[in-house]
Amino acid sequence: MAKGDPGASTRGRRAAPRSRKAATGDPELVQLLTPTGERIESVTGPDGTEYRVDFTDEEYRGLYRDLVLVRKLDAEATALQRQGELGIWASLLGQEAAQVGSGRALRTQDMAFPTYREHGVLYCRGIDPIMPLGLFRGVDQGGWDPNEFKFNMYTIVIGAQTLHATGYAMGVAMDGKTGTDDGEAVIAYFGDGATSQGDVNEAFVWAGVFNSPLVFFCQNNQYAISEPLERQTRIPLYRRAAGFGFPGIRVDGNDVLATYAVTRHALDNARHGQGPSLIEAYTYRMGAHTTSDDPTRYRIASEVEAWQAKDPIARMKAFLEREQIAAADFFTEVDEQARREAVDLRERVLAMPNPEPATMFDHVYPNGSPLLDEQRAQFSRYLESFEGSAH
Ligand SMILES: Cc1ncc(C[n+]2csc(CCOP(=O)(O)OP(=O)(O)O)c2C)c(N)n1
Ligand SMILES: [Mg+2]
Repeated sequence: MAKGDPGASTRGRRAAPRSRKAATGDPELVQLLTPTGERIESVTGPDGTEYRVDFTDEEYRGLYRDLVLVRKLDAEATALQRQGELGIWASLLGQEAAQVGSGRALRTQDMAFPTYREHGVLYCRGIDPIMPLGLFRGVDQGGWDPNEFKFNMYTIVIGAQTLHATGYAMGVAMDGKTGTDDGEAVIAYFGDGATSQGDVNEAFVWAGVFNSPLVFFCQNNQYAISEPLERQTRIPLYRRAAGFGFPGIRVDGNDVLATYAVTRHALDNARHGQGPSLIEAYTYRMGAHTTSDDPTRYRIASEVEAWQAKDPIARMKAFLEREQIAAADFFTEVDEQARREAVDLRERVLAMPNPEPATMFDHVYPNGSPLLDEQRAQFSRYLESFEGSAH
């Protein structure tokens, strides 16, 4: 799918769906592509909404390309960290479909609030994938313009961005930017562990009460570092929404098609003034929480293997092959592009200049402050104290 063209699903519809006719599926988990790559034509959600996608062959191939590219770039970032070139990295391995499906479902005007793991959404927003690497290499303060890309800064404070997103979404409504097809919707990403935070529950209350144009997108990757899901909740997370007065739905987060369909529907509801909703994208963190974590200490190999069988990329590939939407030369070409982009990313990371240490004071306030000036001066004197020393 063309970058920056998330509305492409309505163009060039396939003449006849080559999928098996099945309107069933588990209503508790919206799925349009099974782990073996079989298409389910549509699924009816608990509220009667019919979820389906109708992509052109080119768009299907585009989604596959996105999945492969974000996985490869993520693997390269992990390797860079292992080689000492990044301080830390939070891998998206296994969550590619949840991120690409929801990222491509965003319309140009929609605003996203990520955590620290949404490299796939960032990619779909058209941001250079090197940007977060500057952050984790410690050579810039975070780096992109949220308004230019409609994608906010990474947020490490668990759940905090859901409050930012709620305030922003309330503002969107107050500015009268909802109620039409061109209306703006907001999406807030967070994890299963974040649902236990007060911030997230407060965000649910405010967004619900103010009917804000906001989609809460929870990637349930089954763990909050070492804490498994059963330590966060006694009911499926999507059902929490009912208690706050808005709809909740669970989607197969390893299915890029279903994730796209569900997110697009929720965003369109939001932009038309129908208020917030909660999507629980049911997925799995295939790798470590971050490069500082060792998941073998708290989960067993057979669990990881069971989820490998549900791999989001393998099922899309199986579907493309089964339906003859793509052949071997296409897959080779995508792998080659991914390899090239990873090499390019690596070269550019290694070439990133180290900043002058005192520049960390520069963008705290738009016009500076006397206190910061004093701190900058103190810090400069401290650095100068090393001159001529063994350091
Ligand atoms: C307010 C706050 N508390 C604790 C932490 C430490 N911390 C970092 S990631 C994490 C787990 C988050 O789990 P989840 O919300 O499931 O997101 P995931 O990392 O699995 O994507 C915790 C507790 C933090 N960053 N912020
Ligand atoms: Mg988690």
